[in-house]
Amino acid sequence: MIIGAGGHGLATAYYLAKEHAIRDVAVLEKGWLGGGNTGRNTTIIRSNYLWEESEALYEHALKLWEALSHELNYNVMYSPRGVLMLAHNLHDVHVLKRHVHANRLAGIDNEWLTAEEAKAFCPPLNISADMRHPVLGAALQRRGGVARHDAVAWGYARASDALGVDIIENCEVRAIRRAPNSAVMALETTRGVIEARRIGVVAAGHTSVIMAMAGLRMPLESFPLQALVSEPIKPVLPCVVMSNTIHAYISQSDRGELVIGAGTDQYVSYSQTGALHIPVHTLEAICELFPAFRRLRMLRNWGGIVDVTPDRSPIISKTPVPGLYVNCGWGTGGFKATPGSGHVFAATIASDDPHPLAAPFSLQRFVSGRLIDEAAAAAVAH
Ligand code: FAD
Ligand code: PYC
Repeated sequence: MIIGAGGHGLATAYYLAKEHAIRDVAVLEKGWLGGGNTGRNTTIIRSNYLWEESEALYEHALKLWEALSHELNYNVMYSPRGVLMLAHNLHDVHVLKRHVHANRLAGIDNEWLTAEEAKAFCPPLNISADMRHPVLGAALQRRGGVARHDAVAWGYARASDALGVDIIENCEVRAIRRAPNSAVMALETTRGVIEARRIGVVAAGHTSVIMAMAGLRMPLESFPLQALVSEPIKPVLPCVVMSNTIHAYISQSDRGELVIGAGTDQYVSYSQTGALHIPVHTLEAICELFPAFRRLRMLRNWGGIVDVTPDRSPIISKTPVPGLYVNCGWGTGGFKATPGSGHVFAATIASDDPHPLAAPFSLQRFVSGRLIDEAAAAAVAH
């Protein structure tokens, strides 16, 4: 049983069926396919993380993205148009250059651009010296880009379904039953009791609630994270641009809308709207970076609930409860990991042994203290 039909849960089901021949899999979803963070995110894909464990995991995912439309026979519209991460002060310059060097040592593409080179790559970018936060340079990962978020959910769903996986929507998990030896035994859902010998929890934002049903307390906090889109316009923005310092990131969808994301709210919450001042600050920053966009109207905004660990790295892990596995804590940055996350989580569940790329991300690190402190890599305040 997989709890949660977001991209990660569906990808897990797909690789269980495809690579491990485990086909008696069901994915239980309290709402609809991809209605959680998968269908709410700004779809930025990159692997330019700092630490070796993260580089390996996110690069594994990026390589899977490159062949995903072919693998699923479904166009997920992966578009490696380049991700430009802006530096606005000396600290940013040092941090981003450190990432460039670390990535290149690991064989991952990343390069440093001067402000003028960044503007040549992204012509609408304002690099004038009198900005509140002038652009001093940028790190560019050319293989980074975007994909169509709901196509990823639909692609994995269709391909899993073809392999015999059951996907059950409008089915909320309310309780986990355990056997006298403490192993998982069944799930109580809004559609009845379902027996389950192995359960994978992949329910971003709500993981703590579900794990509490098995008596486990998770090192997670849940926050709203917001995004918005403009009215559609002709193609103007050739790449993805991100700025951690001013909490803004932007790309243009194939429909022409500018897709803009903000930082998380400052308080924990399960609200799927979020505080209004957060996107307002983001739009102020975007208008400074791209003065021409000041004239655009915004069409819609929304929020998703992300769960965040103390070290800002995900958890892909066995748990102290036999038969219970968890995949969570992707915070603001799990969309890019979707194929890699599903791939290594499926292997972990199938063999009851952590996949080598997942092993450093186990729950055990919060006991041993061997944290993977990736705060600098998530180019969004959280
Ligand atoms: P989800 O897609 O949230 O799926 C979890 C599912 O579990 C949901 O469908 C939910 O309904 C279901 N569920 C919960 N409780 C239960 C229950 N009791 N019973 C049954 N089902 C249940 N990441 C990036 O890499 N790049 C980005 O640009 C980016 N931008 C973002 C922008 C925003 C505004 C947000 C909100 C997130 C962003 N992220 C980004 C993060 C990314 O969206 C998530 O990390 C990722 O989509 C998580 O996928 P998932 O499949 O784990 O979760
Ligand atoms: O992790 O690249 C990212 C990201 C961008 C916007 C939100 N998360």
